[in-house]
Amino acid sequence: DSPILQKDGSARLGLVEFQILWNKIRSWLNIFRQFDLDKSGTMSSYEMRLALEAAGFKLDNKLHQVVVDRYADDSLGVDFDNFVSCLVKLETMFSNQPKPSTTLSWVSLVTYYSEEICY
Ligand SMILES: [Ca+2]
Repeated sequence: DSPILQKDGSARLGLVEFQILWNKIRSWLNIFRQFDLDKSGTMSSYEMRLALEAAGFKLDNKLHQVVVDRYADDSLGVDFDNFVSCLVKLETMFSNQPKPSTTLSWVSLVTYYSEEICY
């Protein structure tokens, strides 16, 4: 069980962790595409609710609104980068694992790879 971040703060991701991450991103991309009902490239609040439930996160109305407010851009849409950031954050919250460094390295990786897989 090796730490994701090295002492100097650089990301160190093993093959197994990368495989897990990659599989998650692919499944989240499928969910994103499936529930972007109007094919706008962003999630509306309504689409976001369906997508989050499909990803396994049941939020009450208040928390859902907080999440959408936090991750939506000015036009109230959540793009794929923010969608993944949101899911990583939710997963960290829900899984109750004290591994904040995991979130950081995931987000940087996701930002890097989403350019290749996003639309
Ligand atoms: Ca949409």
